[in-house]
Amino acid sequence: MPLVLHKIDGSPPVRAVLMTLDILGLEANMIEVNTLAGETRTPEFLAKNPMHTVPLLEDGDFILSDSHAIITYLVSKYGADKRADLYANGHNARATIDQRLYFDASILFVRFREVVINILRDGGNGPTPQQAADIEEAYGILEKYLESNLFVAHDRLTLADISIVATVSTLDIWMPVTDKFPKLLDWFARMKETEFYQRANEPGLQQIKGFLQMKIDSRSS
Ligand SMILES: N[C@@H](CCC(=O)N[C@@H](CS)C(=O)NCC(=O)O)C(=O)O
Repeated sequence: MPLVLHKIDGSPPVRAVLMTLDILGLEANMIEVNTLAGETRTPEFLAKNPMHTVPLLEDGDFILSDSHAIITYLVSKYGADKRADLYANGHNARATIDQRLYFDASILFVRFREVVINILRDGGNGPTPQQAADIEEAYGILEKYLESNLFVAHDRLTLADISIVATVSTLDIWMPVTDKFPKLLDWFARMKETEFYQRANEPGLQQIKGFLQMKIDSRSS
């Protein structure tokens, strides 16, 4: 039975799943969900995911929400032979990857979402000064992680990089990563050069960028 992914490409967590599918060479049937039109709040969708979010994965009868849970599942189930390195097997190595994934889920993505709410609901043109300071702080944490490793968890690409680059590339719309954070800037440049980023992150990133700019422009015209 083919994998089914409920998604909207502008969403950073969706793009983390798209990049993981791309790296693993996995196909999935895609179902477009217009989150802004309330399509995650229908009874059918809520029955599958009470958290009313995309990405949502269906693998036969098995249903899984949250991008971090989905990408680790995909590597554990479908990448174990070829790409186990993306989600290391050793306890400590895997725990560090998990910590970075939780950092994305609980800090980085939450700070991204606050800016989107500020633009879409509260009439802002980008982050408030406090939101900008919070994002800078998060960039500073990533800079620290990258001082001891070439990638955010280890000296090689892992799922942590995939998850975090989906969010950082979206935050970069309003808070460009600059040489104030040299390690982060270098890592981001290396991530942008990868084929999986260009195929599976860039198109959705351009969509959300265009969409949010249109919202801002429509208010000032
Ligand atoms: N922690 C979740 C966050 C998912 C999330 O918040 N998705 C947003 C789009 S970026 C969504 O589906 N929002 C629609 C809603 O909450 O109704 C993940 O990593 O999958």
